[in-house]
Amino acid sequence: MNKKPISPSLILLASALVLIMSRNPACGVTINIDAEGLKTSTGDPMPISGLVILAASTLDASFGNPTASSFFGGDDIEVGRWDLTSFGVPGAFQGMTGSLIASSVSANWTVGDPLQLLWFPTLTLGSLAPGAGTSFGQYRNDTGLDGSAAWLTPSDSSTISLKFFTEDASFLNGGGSNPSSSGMASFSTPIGPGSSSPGPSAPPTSVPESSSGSVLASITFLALAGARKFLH
Ligand SMILES: [Ca+2]
Repeated sequence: MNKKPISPSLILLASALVLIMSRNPACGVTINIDAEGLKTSTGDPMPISGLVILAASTLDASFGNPTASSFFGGDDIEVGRWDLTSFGVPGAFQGMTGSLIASSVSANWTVGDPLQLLWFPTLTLGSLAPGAGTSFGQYRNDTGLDGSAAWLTPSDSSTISLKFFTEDASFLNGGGSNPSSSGMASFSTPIGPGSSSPGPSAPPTSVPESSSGSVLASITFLALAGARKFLH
């Protein structure tokens, strides 16, 4: 079959199409988080090796408590996970999701869904399940304090900054509006029959920006293929 070469103008057209689509409002949400005052169950600053998770409740307004075998209950999902190595300061946390395509993370995750921070001082970034009797803390605020956005999923193509500072914060923020005790890992997963051997949890659900890039690459390919067919 005789194929004509692709003209530079068609490549330009396809590139413009990709550029337009990459600016489409349906291209993702970005959530940046700063927190200080995260503590262990006994009130010591959380070690930098500890695990921090951002969760979303997708179908209702409540969050299920972590169990020995699962970080999440019911419709709740993991949006991102980190440790405290970004600053290397115990108790001080910074996390950035990058651009997430909400519908790719979960078909049920939509704008306005509640967000919640969970921290597990004794776990690490690679932990697959909490395990029994594991201490954890949790925080969210419907309106947001100390310059924070509301702890709600933003609309597509927008970026929000979530902040959680306790009154004894000093590194990221000179004090915060939340009581010092709110930073403690004062909860723990149940200890009971069947909970002593945690099973594996679902693989990470975060979708990095590169996945949207591959979608755009596919669109470019299809656009060029269609153009070539049209010219025949
Ligand atoms: Ca829920």
